[in-house]
Amino acid sequence: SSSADQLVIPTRSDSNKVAILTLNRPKALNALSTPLFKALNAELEKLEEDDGVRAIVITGGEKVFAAGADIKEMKDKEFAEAYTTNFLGSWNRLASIRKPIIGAVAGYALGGGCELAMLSDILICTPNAVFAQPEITLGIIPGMGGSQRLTSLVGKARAMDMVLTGRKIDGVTAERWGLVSRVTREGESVVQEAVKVAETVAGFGRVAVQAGKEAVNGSLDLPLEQGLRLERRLFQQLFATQDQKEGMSAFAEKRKPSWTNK
Ligand code: CO8
Repeated sequence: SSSADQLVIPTRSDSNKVAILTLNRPKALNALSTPLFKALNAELEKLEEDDGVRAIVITGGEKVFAAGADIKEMKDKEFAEAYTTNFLGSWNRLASIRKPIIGAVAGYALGGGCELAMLSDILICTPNAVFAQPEITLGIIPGMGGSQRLTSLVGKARAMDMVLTGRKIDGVTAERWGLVSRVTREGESVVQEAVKVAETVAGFGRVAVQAGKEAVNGSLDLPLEQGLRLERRLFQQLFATQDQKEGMSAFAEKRKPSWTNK
């Protein structure tokens, strides 16, 4: 099938280590329909199993990230159907991917789009990107982590403001608030910048990268004492890896490390 029919277009960086997944429903501003999410999950499953892939970029391209869940699909939904089909349940698959995910946002990241962006491990946007949780304007609330992840990222005051008023914030504000970690300069490609960051991560030993991701994510789920224990265990376990020996020997010998990913 031609790329025009594909809801998610998978490509690779030049090094082949970074997989790029581009949401592709431009006429609907990448509204996140159930078929789109099934396609995204299917691609993620493949990448998670692909040994050559060390990092994943998720983007909508240089114009729009995603204008939210597909409102036309949801409009006539009833409780019984939503509940029995576990509507939105499968969206959480992204949260359990072990490989690092870099989100690249240009334009709108609204509602489910903002929530999808927040599922990235590292999030980059353009200065004029637009983040909002406008669900309140539709008579609903965020349903994919918006009330929970947004609050842990930006704090209760700002999250409550966004969730109860639908307020839009731009990319510069999003960085100031801690929703994203990097903003591109005017004219830079957000996808290329995200790929650069992904290549940096992909260039390190994969065991340590996975452990770093697991440890930081632990801080969101666990009380401090258990989080510190998780960190310490992972830290200690890394001394059983070849890459720890290699990384530290390379430093002592003033040379570049050559990771074995073991
Ligand atoms: N769902 C379905 N179609 C959409 C959506 C959407 N979220 N957003 C835009 N579209 C469609 C429009 O209907 C339009 O289609 P058509 O050409 O057939 O009329 C096309 O995309 C272009 O949109 P506009 O003409 O409206 O473009 P504008 O530039 O005038 O406006 C906006 C852009 C401001 C982004 C506007 O489209 C808008 O307000 N969109 C809706 C934003 C919104 O409310 N998003 C939140 C949705 S609710 C949600 O995400 C709940 C999350 C629950 C959990 C996650 C589940 C996935």
